[in-house]
Formats: sequence, C-alpha cells, structure tokens
Amino acid sequence: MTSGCISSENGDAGDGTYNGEVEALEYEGVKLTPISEQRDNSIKGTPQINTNTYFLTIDGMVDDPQYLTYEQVTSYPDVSKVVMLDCVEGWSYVAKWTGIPVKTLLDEAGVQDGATTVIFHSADGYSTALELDYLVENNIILGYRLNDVTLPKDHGYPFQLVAEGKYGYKWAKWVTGIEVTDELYEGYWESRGYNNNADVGGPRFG
Ligand SMILES: Nc1nc2c(c(=O)[nH]1)N[C@H]1C(S)=C(S)[C@@H](COP(=O)(O)O)O[C@H]1N2
Ligand SMILES: [Mo]
Repeated sequence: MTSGCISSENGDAGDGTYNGEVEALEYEGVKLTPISEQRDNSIKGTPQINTNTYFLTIDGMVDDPQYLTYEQVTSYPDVSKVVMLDCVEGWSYVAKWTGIPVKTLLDEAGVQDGATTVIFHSADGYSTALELDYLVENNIILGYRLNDVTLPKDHGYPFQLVAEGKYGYKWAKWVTGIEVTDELYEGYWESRGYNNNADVGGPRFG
C-alpha cells in the first residue's frame, strides 16, 4: 500500500503507517505507544548514518574483533519484546522492539576471561556502559525495528540498545561500537552525575 508520497521519511501518515511501513500498535495484548507520540532525546541532534558504508565494531577484550555490516547484524535470528523506556526527565513510553541479542554478537567475538563491562559508543559522540552479566542474563537486544517499523533516524537508526529495566540514558542510540573491558566506565551522562547503575526506580544521581 502506498500513499503516493515520494518521501521515504514521512513519519506518521495517519493511516497506520510510519515512514511507509505498517506500525504495530498492540503486541501480545499490550497497547503500544505510537512512534509519533514517543518523546526522543539527544545531546546534539540526529546524526545521518549511511548503512551502505556503516560498520558495527566489536572490540576490546575479545578474541576476534568484529566489523559487521547492517545486513550482517540484521540477518541473525531476531527477538521481539515489549519494553518501557523511562527517561530520568519523567517521561516514558511502551514499544515493541525487535533486534539481535547482544550476547549473540559477543559470542561471535569471543569475550575474554575477566571481562566485566560492555561500553556502547555512538555516532554522535555519546557513550554508556553496562555490566556484561546484566546484558547476558536479561537477553538485552540491540534493536533495529520499533513497533515493527525500521528504527527511525531520530530514534537511533540503525541500532539502539534496548536496555530494559534501566533509565533511558543507558539506551544508546546510533550505536557504532561495542567495546568489552574489565574497567569501570562512566558514559556521557554518568560522568555528569547520573547514577552508573541506572535501575529504573533506583537513584538517578550519584
Ligand atoms: N547516542 C545517543 N544515545 C542516546 C542519547 C543521546 O543523546 N545520544 N540520549 C539518551 C537518553 S537520555 C534517552 S531518554 C534515550 C531516548 O531514546 P529515544 O530518543 O529513542 O526515545 O536515548 C538515550 N540514548
Ligand atoms: Mo533520558
């Protein structure tokens, strides 16, 4: 079904599509927040990423560093789940996310003994980190579809970390690098006073 609009970035067309793709508004009995009603947040606007030249790097404490194209990352078996994003500014939304488990990517690279932490680097200079155990035990995914729609540019295209149970500042958008380390790491907001654990419901600062 086409609307006759030649733009591929026309947002919410008001007919159940977003950027020309059918948007899911309910999944497994849960009502989803339409993308057009989802707030977004970024330190300096939307970086333009061309997935014809894009690579996702996985390096640090791994045996085989990986340089994966968009097609390679999105061709693994995917996982979908309904997750709430809670920003510390006091807004939230519920969405269906589809993506690849971070563990699948880390297993390809072969995480070395003693690694504790995974840092996510983004195209806009943003970064954040999470514990390796949290990512594995919760089957945390790197998302590339939002309510069934290809992740829109302002929401982190091509990849946003779906850090369920953690405040929004752990949900790295525009991810370009995944770095494994055994050191404590404070990301963009964490180094500016936000809590490094970031559990939803837990302390926001300190
Ligand atoms: N690269 C990057 N990722 C980022 C941010 C950012 O500024 N840059 N902001 C974070 C914050 S504070 C929030 S609340 C969420 C918002 O995600 P959304 O814009 O997809 O709703 O993105 C997080 N990820
Ligand atoms: Mo946020």
